[in-house]
Amino acid sequence: IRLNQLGYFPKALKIATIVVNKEITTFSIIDLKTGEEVLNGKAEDKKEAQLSGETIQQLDFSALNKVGHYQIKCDNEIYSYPFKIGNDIYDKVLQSVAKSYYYQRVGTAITEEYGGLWKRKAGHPDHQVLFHPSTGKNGAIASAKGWYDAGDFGKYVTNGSFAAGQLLYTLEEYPDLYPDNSLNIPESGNDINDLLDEIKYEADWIATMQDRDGGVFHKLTTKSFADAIMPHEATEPRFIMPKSSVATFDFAAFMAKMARNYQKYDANLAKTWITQAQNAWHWGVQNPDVIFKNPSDVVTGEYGDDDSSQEQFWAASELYISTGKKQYLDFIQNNLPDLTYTYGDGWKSFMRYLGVFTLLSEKSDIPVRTLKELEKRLIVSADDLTKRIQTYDYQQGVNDFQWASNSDVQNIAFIIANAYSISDKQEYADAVYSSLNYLFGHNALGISMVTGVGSKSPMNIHHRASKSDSIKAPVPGFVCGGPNYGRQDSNDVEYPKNVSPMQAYRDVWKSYASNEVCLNWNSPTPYLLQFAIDNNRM
Ligand code: G3I
Ligand code: 9MR
Repeated sequence: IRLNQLGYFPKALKIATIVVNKEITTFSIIDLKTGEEVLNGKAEDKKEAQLSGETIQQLDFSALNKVGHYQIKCDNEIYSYPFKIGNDIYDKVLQSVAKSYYYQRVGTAITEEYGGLWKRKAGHPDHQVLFHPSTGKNGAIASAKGWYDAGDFGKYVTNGSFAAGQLLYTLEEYPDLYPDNSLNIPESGNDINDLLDEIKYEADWIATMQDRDGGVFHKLTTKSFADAIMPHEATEPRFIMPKSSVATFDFAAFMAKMARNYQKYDANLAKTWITQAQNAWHWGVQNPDVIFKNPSDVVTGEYGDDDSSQEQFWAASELYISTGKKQYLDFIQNNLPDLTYTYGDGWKSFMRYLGVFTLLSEKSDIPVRTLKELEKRLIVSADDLTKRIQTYDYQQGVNDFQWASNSDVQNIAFIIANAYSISDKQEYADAVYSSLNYLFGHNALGISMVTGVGSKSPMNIHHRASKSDSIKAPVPGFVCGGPNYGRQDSNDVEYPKNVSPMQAYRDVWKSYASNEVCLNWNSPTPYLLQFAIDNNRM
């Protein structure tokens, strides 16, 4: 029986799913404190679930709305994981998904005081990083700090800016989330929001990646991926790789957003950042088609993207809100983006939504006609996605499981949650909740997709520190990539024959295509959790 292993809010829709050979008719719910049956329900008719490749029946127990601990029982013998009904179901995970960024810090030791069990030595000081010959430059620059992108040790401007930008948007919408002292990080106690402090650790690195002419270097990595070793053991030389248009516009967007949010803590720094952002914009406009390709001696993540228009829209939006300059508004009005969601959006093109959400939320000095048009497009997209969620097997937004389908599931919910602030339809809210139910166990794998959270969750993520630190439990708070029907790792990983799309996942270290973790797979999560909490607490 699959269900949200973290539980349900008292008033929310509650659906569990049972995989059956023989159809069942009824189910009951046991109160674990008293041992009594508190609800008897009728199972829905069985259906062939295409994406999970199973015969399933759904169990609706929404009528149960009393706080407590329960278990579902079917046929007198099949039991679910124990689960909770309560208002605090997401409190712990809300902390741990944000804390995961601390564990990804480059160039600093993770101490026991802040990192507990997962303390480790500092790796990759990056004080002197050589230019790769393909940049046409000699020498080295200092490019310290930042977060490791994922299970690897690379630092990529595209994905780093995007993930940090999505977190920053979350703080703009929910400024009371993660106040000072909430995350137990080294900066706790400095009177600044803890997540903002964490994001600044990434911003300090990203700011170093700009060339004198305004263009931004695409990434900082070794030539190939390291083995499964700890950060401090990975000492192969790292290089600054060539510039790209997408990195430059992502940089412009993020630094402009960061400048605005950091202004009240350090006005001088904010001024430097906003100048950097504008210089980046200027370079990007002159050089919109500089595409990054790995040089022939480099095989680390490419984050290849030959279309910089989405990044440019995001940059224009943030620059306009931060500076009020007309040139950015002109660009916005002449380039309103299509908001139809395509699977695999994310680091490549989801940033256009961040631009739109920021404009819709800040509103200042944007012509009403433009705002209305953006709202209209957002609603069309959200309606379509909500319908999909209502249709697909486990009420998740995805039917095409690509690399990091968990990122798609969440970004779809992110769109719908934003549409809810324009039109507060209950079906939007329900679609967000059911996406979270999927993430925490209501799926064809029967696992919670977040490390350290739920009754059963990934133990062998493709994360070099988790693999090599000799601690059994993985570093907590990471969303894994999830089912990926592309199975690009099938040379290293055995998948069952005829595996279904939603089951194309293996909890083994080697499965970099389904079981890695990554900055941008955790960045939608805080927003979604807070949305669910806000709209459910009584
Ligand atoms: O766009 C096609 C789609 O048309 C097709 O139907 C589908 C079939 O599987 O593939 C789609 O493209 C995939 C693309 O992701 C978008 O989902 C590619 O096959 C797949 O190889 C590609 O994977 C990327 C992966 O790097 C390999 O390059 C991921 O998006 C990207 O998130 C991931 O990023 C890595 C960094 O390079 C290095 N650091 C870790 C990070 C996470 O794994
Ligand atoms: O380990 C790498 C992982 O961190 C990257 O995200 C992934 C993206 O391409 O690649 C992994 O490295 C694999 C490589 O691409 C292909 N050969 C096997 C490598 C993992 O053992």
